Amino acid sequence: MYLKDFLAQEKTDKNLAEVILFLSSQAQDVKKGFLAAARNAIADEKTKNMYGEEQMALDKYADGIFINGLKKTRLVRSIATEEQDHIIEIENPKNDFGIVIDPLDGSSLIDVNLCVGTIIGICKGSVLDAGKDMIAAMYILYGPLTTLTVSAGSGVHEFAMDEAGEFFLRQRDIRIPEGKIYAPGALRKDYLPAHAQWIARLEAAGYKLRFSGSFVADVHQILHKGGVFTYPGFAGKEKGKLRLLFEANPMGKIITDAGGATSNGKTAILSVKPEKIDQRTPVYIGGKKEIASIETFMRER
Ligand code: AFP
Repeated sequence: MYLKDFLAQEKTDKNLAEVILFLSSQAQDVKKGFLAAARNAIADEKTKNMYGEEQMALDKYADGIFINGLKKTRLVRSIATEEQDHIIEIENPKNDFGIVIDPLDGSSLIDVNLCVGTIIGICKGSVLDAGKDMIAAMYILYGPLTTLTVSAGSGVHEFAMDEAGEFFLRQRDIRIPEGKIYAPGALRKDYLPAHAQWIARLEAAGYKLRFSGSFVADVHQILHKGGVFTYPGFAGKEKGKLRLLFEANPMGKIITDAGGATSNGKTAILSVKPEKIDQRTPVYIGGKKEIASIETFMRER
């Protein structure tokens, strides 16, 4: 069954379904950029984004695809993306949705041809709504298959792109299983004490380390195999590296809707009201058991 038919069958709100379908259709163009980059058709120039990081040409290219497409279709009122330092307001929009996008997560892995992804959250109104108020979240994973994982009110479902660029249903009602994978971001030498003790506890319990450098790919693995991903606050960067709006919230919604949980170590990330678009947060995301245990460690130490 194709995504369009699935959303209709699930009685997804018509306007929301239109936004999801439009965003998913952009994946084909993003993929064209990978090929063009490999053929050096996209300038190899590097610039800095507002976080002072290297911003690859492909980051900007993917950003443009989503922003220009949304401007043209006027399907949403406002857009915040990881590559822009301000909220983009659309003139005369057809809906009131606010969209948060990380157009190309893990882009530093492009040159070595590892999995990267697009992460999207859809808010009913403001892009600065708390994560729990998002009405839908989705991510596209560009791997051996291009897959779309979406949560829009009726569970978490996965689709795969066919030869014609259409997404067909691959797995319905995904639930995060129990599992023993851990994906630990940041340098061990910088771990804060409670985090270090919790990681040692996971290792002693036989958790296997799997960390690729692409948040979307690593969390995707956890969604299917269980365990926990973390990019904690660490010495010198107590707020961590990942962004609340563009990375933590949408992926957090998907994992939570699949029966898992997400925390900043103290409280559920989805309950945090963002104050600014470039807000960072420590991230723990995965099985309920693992998330409860880090919160216990943080409380007791
Ligand atoms: P890029 O999009 O710049 O590659 O950053 C990816 C990311 O934000 C996230 O996807 C990874 O989990 C994390 O950074 C990896 O960070 P380290 O390079 O510090 O391991």
